[in-house]
Amino acid sequence: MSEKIITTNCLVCNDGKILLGLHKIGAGKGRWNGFGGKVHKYEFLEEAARRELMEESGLLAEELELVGVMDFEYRGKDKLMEVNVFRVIKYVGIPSEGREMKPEWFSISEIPYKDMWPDDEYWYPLFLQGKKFTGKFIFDGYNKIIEHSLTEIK
Ligand code: 8OG
Repeated sequence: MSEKIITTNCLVCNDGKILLGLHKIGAGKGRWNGFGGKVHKYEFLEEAARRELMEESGLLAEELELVGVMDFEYRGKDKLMEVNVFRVIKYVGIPSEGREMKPEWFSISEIPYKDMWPDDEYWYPLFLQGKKFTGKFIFDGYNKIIEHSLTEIK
């Protein structure tokens, strides 16, 4: 099995809306997601989260909180990944489209789950309720979840 890839994912909420970005390139192309990517060698998690948020949305995070840690296994793809979900508590700037992502605000009731990673539907409700959580998702390929666990951290 290959080495686990460590990633970050930043979610920004404001005024009953959530900011998502449409991936224009890469594995998530055509999917809406929070902002993030791989943590570089010798980089702190939070530093990576801030860097990716700026690169992909143009927003500067002033306050972040790590709220979720999830492991992903993609069977048949020989890929292991950890996604660290950050809630962006304070930020400055206006979202702008970059090379990788096209940002857009969505009402919480209109989150486009069918055009997102299939696991998001499981853990977004915990995130949206302000909860902290850990989880594990086992995929068959990149589109089908065959096993999952999700635990709220009290
Ligand atoms: O560098 P790259 O664009 O490959 O980084 C991947 C980004 O996508 C990173 O923020 C982690 C995130 N991501 C996955 N899988 C999943 C998933 O199943 N759900 C969500 N919400 N994000 C994911 O790679």
